Parts: sequence; C-alpha cells; structure tokens
Amino acid sequence: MINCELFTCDAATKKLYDKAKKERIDTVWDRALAMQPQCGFGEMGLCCTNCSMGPCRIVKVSDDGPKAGICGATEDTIVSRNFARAVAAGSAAHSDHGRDIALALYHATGKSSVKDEEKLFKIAGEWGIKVEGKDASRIAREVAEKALSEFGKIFGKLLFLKRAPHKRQNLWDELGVAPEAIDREIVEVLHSTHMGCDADYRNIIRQAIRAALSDGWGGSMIGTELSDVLFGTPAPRKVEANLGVLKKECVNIVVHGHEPTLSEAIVMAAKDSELLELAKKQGAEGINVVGMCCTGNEIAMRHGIPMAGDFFQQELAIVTGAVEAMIVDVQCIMPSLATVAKCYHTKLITTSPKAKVPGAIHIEFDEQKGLDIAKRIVKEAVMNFKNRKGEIYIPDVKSEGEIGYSFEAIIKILDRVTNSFAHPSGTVKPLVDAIKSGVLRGAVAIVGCNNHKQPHNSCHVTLAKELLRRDILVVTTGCGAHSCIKAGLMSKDARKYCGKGLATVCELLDIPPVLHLGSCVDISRILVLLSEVANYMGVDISDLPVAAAAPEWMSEKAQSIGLYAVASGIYVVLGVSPAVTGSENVTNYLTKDLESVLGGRFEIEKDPVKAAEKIAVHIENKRKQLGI
Ligand code: NFS
Ligand code: SF4
Repeated sequence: MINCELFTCDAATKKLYDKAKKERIDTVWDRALAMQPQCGFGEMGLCCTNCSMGPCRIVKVSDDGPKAGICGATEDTIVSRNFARAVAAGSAAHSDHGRDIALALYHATGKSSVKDEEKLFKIAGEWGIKVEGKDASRIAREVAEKALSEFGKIFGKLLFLKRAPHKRQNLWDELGVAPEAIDREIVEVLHSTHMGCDADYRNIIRQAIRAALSDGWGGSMIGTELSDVLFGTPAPRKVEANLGVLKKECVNIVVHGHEPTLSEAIVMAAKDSELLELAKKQGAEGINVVGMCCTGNEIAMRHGIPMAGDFFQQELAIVTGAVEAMIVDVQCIMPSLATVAKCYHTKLITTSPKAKVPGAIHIEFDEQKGLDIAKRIVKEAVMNFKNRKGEIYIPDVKSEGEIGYSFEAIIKILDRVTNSFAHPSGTVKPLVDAIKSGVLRGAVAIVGCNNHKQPHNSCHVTLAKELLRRDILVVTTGCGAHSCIKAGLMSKDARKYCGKGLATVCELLDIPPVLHLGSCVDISRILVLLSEVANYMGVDISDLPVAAAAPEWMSEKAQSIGLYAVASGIYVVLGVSPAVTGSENVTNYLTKDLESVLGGRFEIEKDPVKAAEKIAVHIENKRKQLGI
C-alpha cells in the first residue's frame, strides 16, 4: 500500500484514498505501484512497433545489444517518430473536439441558439463572411461551415493563424510550418512516420510542429471560440471546488470528459421540474450536478456548476458512495471507472460513439435531440438514488474561487482602469503598462494533468506560489486549474502569496492572482491574449516575459499543447519528461536548438521550486532584451 500523505497534497483525496483502501478498491496510485519498474525502453522512447518486423528496441545502457531497428532506424528516428505520433494523437483529440462543436453550431442554427452574437460577428468578420442582411442563425451556419472546412480544405493556410503577430506568421512561413488543413497535418505525421518513410528527426519534428500548430491555432481555437458562440463567453463568477461539493441528501451527477455540448444539456435537464419532482419522490432533496476534469471547467465557467475534481479524483468521486451517475463523453476517462462503479451503486454512462467502456451503460448523445437524451440520462441517475449501499462518505473539504477569465473578460477588467481619454478602452494597455513598469514581472501559464510520477496537485500549487511571490501572474487551465482552485489560489485571499507588485495589481483590478481561463482547449485563449499583448508592444510572442509549465502532465494532448506553445515562441517547462531521452539529438533539439529556430523551447524540470527559479531567470532575461 502506498503512503498517500506523500502522493498528494489534497485533503479530500487523502481521505477518500483511505476509504478506497478500506473497501479494497484499487486506484490509479495502486496500479502505478504495481506497474513498477516501468519499461526503460518505453520511458526513453526507444521502442518501435511501427511494422511487424518489430517490436524493435535500441539498447542504450550498455555497449551490447542492438543500436538500430531491424530496418536500420536509428534511435533519433525511432524517438522522434514516437514523439511525433503522440503529438498527432493529441492534436487529433483536441481538433476532433473542435469539429464536434462546429457541427453542433451548424445544426443548432435553425433554433437560433447563439448565446454570443458579438463573438459570432467578430469571427465572421475575421473570416470574410458577409453579415449584412443576414440573421444570426444564418451567419452561425456559415461560420460553422467555414470552421468545418478548416479540417479538410484543399488550399490555403488555417484562418486563425492571422491572429498571431506578423513576425510569428512570417517565421512560420519561412520555416514551412504554417499548417494548412487540420486533418491533413495529422495524417501527414502518420504517413511520414510510417515504416520506411521519414528518417530525419528534424524533419519529423517539423511535421509534428505543423500538426501541433493546427491544434492550438486550429482545432482548439475553433473549439473554444465556437463553444463561446454557442454557450456564451465566460465571465468571472464564484464557484466551489473539490469533492466536498457532492451532497449527501441529493441525487449526485458527475459530468466528466470534455465537450460542453453534453454537459450543457445535462445542466439544463437537471433543472427540469418533472425530474426534480421525481427526485423528491425517491427521497432526495434535489439534483446536484458537478463537473470533473475539463468538462468541469467548461460548465463551471458558464454556469457556476461546482468543480468536483481533477483527473486523479475521478475514481474517488465514486468511492464516496454518493454518486448516482457519472456521465462521460470523451478523453481522460479512466477505463477503471467501470470496475470501481461496480463496487458501488454508481451508474457509469458513456455517451459518445468514440468512447465506450465495457461495463458502462451506453446512451448515445445526439446534439439535435440533446435535451431529450439528457433528461433520459438524468432520469437514470434519479432512479438510482434509492440503490445506495454501504458507507456514504463525502469529505468535508471544499474551497471557493473566482473563475471564468476569458480573453474578453480580461479586457473588460482592464477597461476598469482605462476610463480616460489617455487610456483607450478595449486594449491590453494596462497589462502592458504593469509589465513595462516592472510591478508585474511577467506571466506564466500552469496547465496540464495529474501524473503518479509527480505528487498530485502539489507541483501545480508549489510552482504557482513560487511564481506569485516573484510578482509573476499565473493563468491556468485544465486539471492545473482544479489544483489551483482547490488550494485557494483563485480567491482574493490568495493575494497573501503575492509579492508586493502583483498584490497591488490584483487589488487594483479586483482579481485573484491565479486566473482561470478554462479547459485545455481554452489554452487557445492564452494564445489570443499573448498575441494581443505582443501586437500592442510591436514585438513577437517569443519576446514577451512569459512562460508555460506543465508540472504534472500525462496526456498526448499535453504533448501537442507543449509543442504548439514552443512553436508559438514560448518557453515550456515540463515536470515529467516526454519519452525522448533515448536520443540525445532529439532531446537537445527540443530543449536547446529549437530556441534559435522558433524562439521557444522545452525545459525538463521535475522540481517545481527549481522550475520556478528557471522561469524567473527566463522572464528577467526577456525583460532585459526588451529593455524594460
Ligand atoms: Ni487536459 Fe482535460 Fe485533465 Fe490533462 Fe485530461 S482533463 S484536456 S488532458 S487530465 S488537463
Ligand atoms: Fe523495427 Fe523499423 Fe519496423 Fe520500427 S519500423 S518495428 S524499427 S523494423
């Protein structure tokens, strides 16, 4: 049995882990322990299964053993191919999410269910869609069509690339990494890394960069922007977080996964008076919908639905014994949920044809019949209330924070201090002023998942606190955002962790020092913000005193994000090494050489305190180069 004290800094997680052990439930930590030692070849990226002559592995630890695959592929080729394929898979996941949102917008137009017309008109303008004489639903359909064509258009570059600073766009053109159609970039990674195709690691990574950029400036950005159009652009609001948001007396529904189409419908269905009546008839006080992982971020930002927990808390939510249904769509859903759910009364309900789990109930979601299906799903949960068994234990652990800082919300906040002729509104000027004056040294995005290779939550939280005390503003998304809100870093009270400069900025703007920008696809909001700041200052993103960190990352999506951030000119610190260390050339290329090519690079640093030091040095260097 593992010592949970060392593995997480989150109190609710510790308590429920203990309950899991008492009830003989295996969790992610137990399976990680059973997996030790993990395969060294895989860990270093030195195993290839790209053709059936393999598997091949390169032996690095001794002079004996193969130094090339059966086809002659070197460590550089094998490592870079594996890395590129992971990036392509991550880009595919984000982008397919974006496509689904575009499809939802396309089909929703008839019912004129556009929540943010202003954003719709803005995108239409950017994309050259005429708006005169057309109603919102027609424009929405045309925007959706254009978004859908971004995935497979025959000619031309991705439309959102134009949002990047000119210098960056020119650099991408010069290097031949400006992506064209999203699907094509992903397909080309798969093609060029097929057996006997591309063997040049630099060229393989070049194609991976194209696929990654087609995620950040393509699929993810489409996902974010069109979700805002459909469901509303987030604005600041208070929410509660951690597993203590479950309610013993209510029917508890955990919505888990990524795409807001499903969760939006569930939130609406749970307000249905007939279902509420039914819940009462079953003996419950009401229906309590809470969100997990990125879906948790999406519905928290738009509806104030509590954020129940992060990636590593999904099994523990069920272990409370108080969850009537866990409703999932796509991505980051542990297949173990079905096994854990079997030990309790919880119904695991899958909803996407892309993600079924043996042992779960499958009720396929279809946006066009969204509310009806959602009601059916909620009814399953309600009728399951009476089936509770065993000990119900909801840890009394929750915190509160302010979330929902979309780019548009940030601009509105900045406008609060620009209400004069000298300061035009609607710009990032106050932010730039604060950075230039040195009150604010810079900004860092802390993003990503949980990983048993790092202590749960504590890397995110330690890094954030280390940065705050250095007057560095933190923005966060995904499971990093869950960590930060649970630790109280999204409350105004968190100013106590800040240096004097940052504390003043937060007070003046009335914001917490860690800003919640949303789910992982919403990292595209960070790209938009950085582009605005760079454009305002007349520089490139790579010139800004900013950085990104993923201290506990695990998913292929995170690898895609990391690479598009690097390719956008950002210094990216990873707390867990990607599987590239088997090739010194590839490792050096990603962690050193790329900087002179793209202005961004990876850094691998497990220790969050050291990571903060490195980031601070990077930020001060950038300030010096800018002469500020
Ligand atoms: Ni991001 Fe969201 Fe969490 Fe990691 Fe998974 S939920 S898309 S991948 S685990 S941050
Ligand atoms: Fe081995 Fe080459 Fe086939 Fe990979 S592609 S499995 S290295 S023979």
